[in-house]
Amino acid sequence: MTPLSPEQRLEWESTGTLTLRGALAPERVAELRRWLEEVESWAEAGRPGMHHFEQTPDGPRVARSEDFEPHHAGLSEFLRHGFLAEVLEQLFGEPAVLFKEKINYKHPGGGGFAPHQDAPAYRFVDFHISCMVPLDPATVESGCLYFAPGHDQGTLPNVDGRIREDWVERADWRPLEAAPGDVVFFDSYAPHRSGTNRSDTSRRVMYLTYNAASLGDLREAYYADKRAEFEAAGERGASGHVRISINDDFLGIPVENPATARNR
Ligand SMILES: O=C(O)CCC(=O)C(=O)O
Repeated sequence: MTPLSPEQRLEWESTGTLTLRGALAPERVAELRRWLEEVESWAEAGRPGMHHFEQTPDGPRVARSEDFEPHHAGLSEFLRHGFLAEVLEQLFGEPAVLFKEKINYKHPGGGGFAPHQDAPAYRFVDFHISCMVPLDPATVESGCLYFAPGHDQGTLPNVDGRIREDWVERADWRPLEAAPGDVVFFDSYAPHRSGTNRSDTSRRVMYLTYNAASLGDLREAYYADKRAEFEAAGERGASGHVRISINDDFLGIPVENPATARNR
């Protein structure tokens, strides 16, 4: 891995995001896509991982899988070693440790995300870096991320994690389209949002989140806390949408019977 260039460092420091185009070889992307499909096939009762469902025009579909890393040796290696670890070490200025991992499938008609920062949802440590690894084209039509300046403003005014409307309206939102092979790093204060998938193909993306190793390995604590909160509060947020995050920011429509979706 060559060191990040001064231009890349400036991009990171000024925007809280860093886009590396064509960072993963096509063979790597094909392998990751196969592994993602294995994880998606676990979205039924009794299989590993934590899976969340939403109602789409084609019926109930899995919206997100997470907490799968301990059950998949190939993904575990990709998440913890090699290219991602090398870039993250440069961004943190020290080795990184995995905090959480998720796949957002955004199947056709799948919901977008209200404007938010990740920091309020990621308890236990104040600063994280996430890597977005698209395995399908993420376009404006398929529901790519939009970012706005503001990563240097700390936690923005929000309601249950959704950034307040007056801030959202004034912000300069720009789409960040990305192709399979690209990797986008962003810090947990970078304001972002995304739209519904209006295309007729899925927009599957992995989001891999890390903290600085010197702050500890908090992954198990994070998932124990999230599972306990979801068991107590259920899968519907106060907004009326499906709740898949500690933030109530997902805009997906709840399925009528999550147990049926899980046991399909
Ligand atoms: O996948 C998306 O469209 C947005 C994801 C996101 O912002 C999140 O999961 O917090």
